[in-house]
Amino acid sequence: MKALSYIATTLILMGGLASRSALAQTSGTSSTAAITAITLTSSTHQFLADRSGTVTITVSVSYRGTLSRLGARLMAPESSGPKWSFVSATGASAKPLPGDTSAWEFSFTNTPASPVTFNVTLNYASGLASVDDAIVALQTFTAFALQDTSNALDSRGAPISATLTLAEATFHAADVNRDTRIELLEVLKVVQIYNARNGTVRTGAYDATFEPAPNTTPVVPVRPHSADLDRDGTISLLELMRVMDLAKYVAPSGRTGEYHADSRGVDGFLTGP
Ligand SMILES: [Ca+2]
Ligand SMILES: [Ca+2]
Repeated sequence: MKALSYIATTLILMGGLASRSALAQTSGTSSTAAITAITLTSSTHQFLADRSGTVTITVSVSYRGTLSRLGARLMAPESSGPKWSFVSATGASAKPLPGDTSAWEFSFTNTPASPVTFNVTLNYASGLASVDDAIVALQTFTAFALQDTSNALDSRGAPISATLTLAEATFHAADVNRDTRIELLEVLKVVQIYNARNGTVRTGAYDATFEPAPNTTPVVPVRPHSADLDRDGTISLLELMRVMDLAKYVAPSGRTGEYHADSRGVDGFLTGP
């Protein structure tokens, strides 16, 4: 498996312009200020391995007490391969420049009321994972909330963190152009495999590139075709019908053949977007 560019993005939220010692000298409201939770959600749970794309991560931080200022820092480790780069952010009064690939910093001059929620849009370059990987690649983001700029992650010493993992998008082998839709031509390609013959006998045999393999004894490729449910190196009538079912999805605008990865499907996919 090709080396993956794991991106560990660290988000550090700092509370208060006051130093820790200043906080320690005060009592009452400010001494009880603490970040209580951080959550990460994203616009998509998948990234594409063979092309670039954009993901928006929503960061939400809850705190109690009074925080005069919030700062945020995102770290992306150096990668010899494709990188994530900053596109834009909402809510922060100071933010990185578009295209920055590391040390992304944000600040809020007036701390909004808890929870503080802001969006960070990131772009990734093509090739985060090889499209030939047999194993689904992952990109994991980690966020740490920080109340104090120089000391404990939390006034009580326990780091408050969250992770967000994106998985490499998986496509049905029938979806040759990888647009998450199974078009008529793509169904016909599976029909073509189904019709492969060895002499007078229909075998439905295919090769490792998912081309029909006529006049051969079926061989099961290392990565069988998604339609080959019993993984015997051939496409049976039932298996062909499953592809046709996936291709039947109808949106309000008409038939689209949209599908998505879902482990509950017999082939790991279900119809619809
Ligand atoms: Ca397609
Ligand atoms: Ca089969």
